[in-house]
Amino acid sequence: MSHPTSNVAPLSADSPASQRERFVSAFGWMLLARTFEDKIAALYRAGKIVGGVYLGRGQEAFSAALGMQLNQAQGDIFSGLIRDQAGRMAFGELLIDSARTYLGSVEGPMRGRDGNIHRGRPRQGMPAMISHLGAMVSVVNGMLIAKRFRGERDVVGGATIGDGGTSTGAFHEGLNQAAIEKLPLVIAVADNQFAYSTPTSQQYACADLADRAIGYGIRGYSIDGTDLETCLETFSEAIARARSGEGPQLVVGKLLRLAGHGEHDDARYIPADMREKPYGADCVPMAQHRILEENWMSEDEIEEQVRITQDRVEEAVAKAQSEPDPNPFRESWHALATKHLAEGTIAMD
Ligand SMILES: Cc1ncc(C[n+]2csc(CCOP(=O)(O)OP(=O)(O)O)c2C)c(N)n1
Repeated sequence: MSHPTSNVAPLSADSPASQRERFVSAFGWMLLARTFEDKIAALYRAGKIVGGVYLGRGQEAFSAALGMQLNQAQGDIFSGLIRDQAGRMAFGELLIDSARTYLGSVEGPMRGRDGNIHRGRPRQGMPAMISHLGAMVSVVNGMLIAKRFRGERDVVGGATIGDGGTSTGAFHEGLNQAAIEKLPLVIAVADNQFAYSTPTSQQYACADLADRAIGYGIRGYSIDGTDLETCLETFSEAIARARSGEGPQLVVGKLLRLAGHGEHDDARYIPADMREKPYGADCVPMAQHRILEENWMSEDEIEEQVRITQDRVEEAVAKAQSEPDPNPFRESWHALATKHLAEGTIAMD
């Protein structure tokens, strides 16, 4: 049985045993993300989380496959957006950091100042997300260029974005810059068929977003983002190519957002039959089915893993709930200087 703990080194599947290990490990991250987000959604409905809750339901395979194959210890970067709970944790974000941020604990990485997903630990390769779509591409470019100036070799930056985000000027400018500079950047586009309620037919006119790679002079991949094995193989190749100096890699994963834009949105504009269409399936039960089919785990072992995962989530949420909120009379509420954020030396006054 696999139980995700921390991301130590990227797993490549060069033997059947390592293929199993990589797949089962990715499934563990997907399950943890799904379980945690189900809990967060329930707390939101109960009025215990303020602000928004945005889920990565349906995107876990695509997100985890990138996050877990980057190597935090080697200096890699993972820049996740709102649907990357799986990738963030697979890369190295602690479950308790997520729980503390959603629940406004002063112990969290954002000290209770941010309610959901703008959390980060830049020194650990996890820049805090900027909401403006496309903005994170040039942030990761900047981090990679800084590493280049410092002589840090063999690092890769992973950045995620949605189909809607690819329509922004910032995305174009960032990707163009990365291509010219031949930066080791892997851009993962989760083409989940909707941006809020805008379908992809009103988002782009090319046949496939991966076609845009040609225009930037970079390599593009178009894959089934619901199929975990395909995601693992593709990101393994893309990361290896970026690491070996081939420049940016654009990976487009076709999938369906299996939730509203946020939990305030019931997604009634998504036709029910889209789940039956290509890329509309739920990647979590699909991965579980494959594990059982291959005999990589038994039903009992999976049940046990589900139970352990639920316990882990309950424990993290209970801990975050028991911690204090920020104190407006004793703490500074001014914006944090980037320097302090980056160094982790935040003055409390
Ligand atoms: C530059 C910019 N324009 C508009 C928005 C408002 N906005 C937030 S999320 C979103 C939709 C994003 O869609 P997509 O990129 O496909 O990602 P998804 O939510 O489907 O994962 C929009 C328009 C924004 N954050 N930034």
